[in-house]
Amino acid sequence: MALLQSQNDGLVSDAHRPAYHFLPPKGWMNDPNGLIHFRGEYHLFYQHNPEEAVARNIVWGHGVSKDLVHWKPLPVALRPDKPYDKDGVWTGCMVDDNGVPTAVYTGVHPEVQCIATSRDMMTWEKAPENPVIPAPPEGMQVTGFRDPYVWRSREWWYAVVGSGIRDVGGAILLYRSRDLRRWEFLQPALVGEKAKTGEMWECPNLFPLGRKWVLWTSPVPLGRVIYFVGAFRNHRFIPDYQGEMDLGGCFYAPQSFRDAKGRRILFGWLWETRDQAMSQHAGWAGVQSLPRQATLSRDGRLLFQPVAEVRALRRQRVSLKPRSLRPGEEVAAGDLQGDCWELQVEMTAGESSRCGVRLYHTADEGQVTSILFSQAEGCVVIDRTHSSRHETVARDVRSAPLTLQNGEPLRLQLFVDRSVIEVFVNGHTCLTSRVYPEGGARFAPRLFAIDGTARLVRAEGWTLEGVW
Ligand code: DQQ
Repeated sequence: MALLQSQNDGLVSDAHRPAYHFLPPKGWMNDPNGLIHFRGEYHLFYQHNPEEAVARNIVWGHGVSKDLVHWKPLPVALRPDKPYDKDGVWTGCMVDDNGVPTAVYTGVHPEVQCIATSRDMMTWEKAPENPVIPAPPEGMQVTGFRDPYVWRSREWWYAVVGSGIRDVGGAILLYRSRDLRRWEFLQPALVGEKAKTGEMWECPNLFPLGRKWVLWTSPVPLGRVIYFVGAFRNHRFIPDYQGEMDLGGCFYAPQSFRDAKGRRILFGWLWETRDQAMSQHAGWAGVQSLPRQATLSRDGRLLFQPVAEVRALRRQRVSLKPRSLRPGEEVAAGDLQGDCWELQVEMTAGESSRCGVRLYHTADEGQVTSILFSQAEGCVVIDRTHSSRHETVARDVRSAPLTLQNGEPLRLQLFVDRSVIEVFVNGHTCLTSRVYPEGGARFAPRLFAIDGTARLVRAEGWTLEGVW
């Protein structure tokens, strides 16, 4: 990673900067863009300001990897240098057009859809036909028109564009084309209700998964991601299940792709929850989630798990034998501690009202973050009201509904990467958060139960190796 180190020069040493999640050498990052598995390599493009940790002057940053875990930074791919994208090269996707990598993105002028092609994934040429979709459908009063997501089905390319119909709600506009250059508007594939699911649907993804279709979007102003599972028929999406992709409060604008192994893999932007001055001082802002694999459960909802490749980061292992957790007791997970680790815990709540894991700052136990299952309230919670002594970082409690059936244990898989805490719950619920304790971000986990005895079925953890 020599290239990375030299590009890192000038970054203030920052104990909150993640060490195994993807992030650029420096500067600002938001949405993942252009994800593709192409000729044996994974490419991740992203919304990026290489100059400073602020969301302006956005370009497409670029990284490449053979295993989704170790990344090499590559030069900026797209810059705002044409009349139709001079105010922004915003979010888009990447398709393989018969061997030609083709980016489909939003140019801001004010919002139009454009394409750029490459022979070598390094230099990019914007098409003379740009903008290929020069305006929203005629007569439609839209609240936005951006973030094209494209796939191929037999002789057609299809695109969904994120939008909204004024005073009605978020909308997904469906187009088709034979050549990625001339597009025909078909109809809205789905329209939401403004009061329930927001006024504008950013970053839609629409794809088949198993016997169903999945549609997800990041609605403005909700600031979180909703997904639908259903059918896609006659150019319409018919939902039969609606869910949440991550209720931790800082996961947004995910994008997915299908890799050569047939896996549906996604990354999502984890935004900062410290104030802008702290990020600017640090010289960076924004990190990508772990690569997550999405699959379909038997009852038609989405399951999420980190891709298997992440296991390659595991180093020292700890484990605990089954035991009871008495109320008020706290049990350390062996000597697992530090700033980069993974912990898997399986427990049954038993007589306890709440049980889970507390992450204590190793030098100052007054800074503690809790992840717990509340049997009484039927939810899983991440509580960062005491995570930091800094005045200018967010402190809140986030929760996701969780009902455990017939003795089904609580299964937590926790990833700590300095300021990132990514939590997978029972394979279907995610709570990702950011914490910025004073004095760095080193934690030791302890298991606990409140009001009654819970049972620890299994705990296994590993320190994880940083890649940056
Ligand atoms: N971010 C991009 C937009 C998208 C938004 C601009 C979502 O294309 O709608 O950076 O975070």
